[in-house]
Amino acid sequence: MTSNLDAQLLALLEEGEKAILTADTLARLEELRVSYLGKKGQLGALLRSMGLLSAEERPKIGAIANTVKEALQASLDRQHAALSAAEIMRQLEAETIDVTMPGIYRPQGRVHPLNGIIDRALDIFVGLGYTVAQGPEMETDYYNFEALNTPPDHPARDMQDTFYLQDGNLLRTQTSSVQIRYMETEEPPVRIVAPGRVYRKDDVDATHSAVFHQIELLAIDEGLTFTDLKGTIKVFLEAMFGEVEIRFRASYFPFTEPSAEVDLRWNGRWLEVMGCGMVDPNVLKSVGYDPEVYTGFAAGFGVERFAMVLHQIDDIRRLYSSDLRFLRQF
Ligand code: 2NL
Repeated sequence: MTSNLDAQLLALLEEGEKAILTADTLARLEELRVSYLGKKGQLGALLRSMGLLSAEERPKIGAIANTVKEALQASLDRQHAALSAAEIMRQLEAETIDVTMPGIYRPQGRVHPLNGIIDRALDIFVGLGYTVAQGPEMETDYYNFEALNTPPDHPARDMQDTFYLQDGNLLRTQTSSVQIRYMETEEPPVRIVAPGRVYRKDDVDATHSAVFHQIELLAIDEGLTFTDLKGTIKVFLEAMFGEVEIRFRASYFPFTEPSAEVDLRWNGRWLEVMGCGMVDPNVLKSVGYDPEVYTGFAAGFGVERFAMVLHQIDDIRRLYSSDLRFLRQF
């Protein structure tokens, strides 16, 4: 039996190579590979009819089929390489970054002067071995007043001075409540600093704000004395203000005994900057510490006041106005 299989194979090769050379996408090339060399492809179909060939013809046609297959595969590989390279070039071109294009302007931010003071103060106390403690701004009467030895008839408790909420809670008037909560769950020794927002029902003017920031520190241990308090305050104020003269003036707070006000000699004048004292035994008792074993000292100061002194700001309201012309100065 004779066949024209050899002619069909050569025709397939010619047609296939033409198609492969004009394939313009990798997807189209893959279609062609499946169509010519795939399992159900055209070359396979021709080879299946080889079974009908005579014994002399079969190896000849087989050899031709092999050559056609290799030639088509080589063409596919060449075209694949060419199309891939073109694809990469296109991608490189499309994704080129123009490094000379102007950037998007983002103005440089900076730390708000109040946060600057808070950061510096906390750094100093952390350096002295204190831990930063925080707590809720909405408080119960107990944590804000009662546990702090503040009697029911004390003026701070007056509706005129404190923001009371409908449910009987209040907005904390100092961060001491944080320290009470801390002492309730921790045993001495205690060394903590409590920064945060506090609230007073004040009329707003150049030196008063209904919301301001306070930092309080508290140390409880065996054998702490007023001398430890004075040394700690001196180290702190010198770290904040530089070499300054300070003095302690007797004062009164319900939660400390004795109590003192701390003044700073600033531009030739005495300036009151902090309140402090030895923790009142009643406060220690209310958190379950034995005042016969432990003593401690505490102090508190207003962050706004520090900022105003250090940066020569004349009106507290400037600190809340978010006026960039003002804030950019610090
Ligand atoms: C001020 C004065 C002060 C305290 C705060 C305190 C806290 C506990 C126990 C005892 Cl848990 N005392 N805090 C003591 C003295 C003064 O703040 O002028 N603040 C703006």
